[in-house]
Amino acid sequence: MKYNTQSALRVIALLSVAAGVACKSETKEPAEKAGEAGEHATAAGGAKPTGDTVRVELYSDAVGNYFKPNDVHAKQGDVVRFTLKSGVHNVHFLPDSNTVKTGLPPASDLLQLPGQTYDMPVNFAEGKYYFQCDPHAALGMKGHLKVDEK
Ligand SMILES: [Cu+2]
Repeated sequence: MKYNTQSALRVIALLSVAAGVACKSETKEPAEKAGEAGEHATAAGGAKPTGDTVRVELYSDAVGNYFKPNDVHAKQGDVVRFTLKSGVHNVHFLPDSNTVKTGLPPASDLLQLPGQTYDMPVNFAEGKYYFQCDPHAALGMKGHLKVDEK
């Protein structure tokens, strides 16, 4: 609850800033961001995955629907491997709930078979990200990914 409120305020603040920027220099900002994202992508893809595999499991059980852990820590170049343990879930880094909106992966497909995995390369700028399972977000199936520089 608390997070959602803060998150919403942050989004509103960001939109206000973005609107202000758009009026002044619409072409310059996106170009700079694209260039930066490109560099990160090259660095991450160029080196053979020296990064770690960070494991997260997805559950539906007597406890509820949840990511385990739901507070995830990774470095750029790592891969986060989401493994379905029970239930049916997906992984979605919602742009509306994240301050950084570029470079977020699209929502994953639904994982339906136990053992099924979704590997997500960590190509994110450093920072803290919110993700959720779309079918169970209202039931609290949410998590955070903190990304550090390599
Ligand atoms: Cu779910």
